[in-house]
Amino acid sequence: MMAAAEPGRKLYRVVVVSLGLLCILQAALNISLRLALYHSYSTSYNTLKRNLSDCDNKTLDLEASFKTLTEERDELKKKLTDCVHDQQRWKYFSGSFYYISSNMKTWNESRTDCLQRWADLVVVNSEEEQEFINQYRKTMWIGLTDSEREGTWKWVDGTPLTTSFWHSGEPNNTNKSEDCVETKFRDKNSWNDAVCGNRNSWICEKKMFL
Ligand code: MMA
Ligand code: CA
Repeated sequence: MMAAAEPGRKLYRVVVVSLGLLCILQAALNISLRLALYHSYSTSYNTLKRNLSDCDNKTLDLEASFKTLTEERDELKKKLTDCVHDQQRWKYFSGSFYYISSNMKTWNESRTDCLQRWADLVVVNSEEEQEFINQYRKTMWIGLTDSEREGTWKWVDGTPLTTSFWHSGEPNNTNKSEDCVETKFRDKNSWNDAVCGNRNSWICEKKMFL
């Protein structure tokens, strides 16, 4: 009886142990799969988080460059408007363009301004040209000076003074020393010698045909 029951018990034990092992294997597999899945989830979560913060930074950068570009555009717009208005100050008369300043500078600064405009302070060669500049009824520096040699008046183009339009009593070289010429008096003979360091408006001339 006992001997006959022995192989059945043994089989039973083998089955139970196998089932137990299978169970442990199943649990181990379950845990390792969960761990692997969690690992892959957390990696992709971190990647997404990093991408998102990169994206945020890029957005901030873009916003900053957009602001800079907008400012630069507005600056250029203003420069262009100023430039256009400045260009409109040029008046044409008998083969030359004339620029009448809106601000005031010393004689030397005025000349520098004209030179920067590819022009020079006006050289008055005729009665007509004198009348043209006089019509503006504005005190302005012209391109005449005797600062090289007192009493020897010279135009900025190097030519000596021949036809002159001095106001009566001028040039008088008062106020210590007056070496630069302004068109000042409301008279055909409008010129006055004045202190070169005074601030005046000025008139540039750009000859079209040399
Ligand atoms: C100012 C000055 C002179 C000019 C006289 C004319 C007082 O000095 O402009 O250059 O000759 O006026 O009165
Ligand atoms: Ca004078």
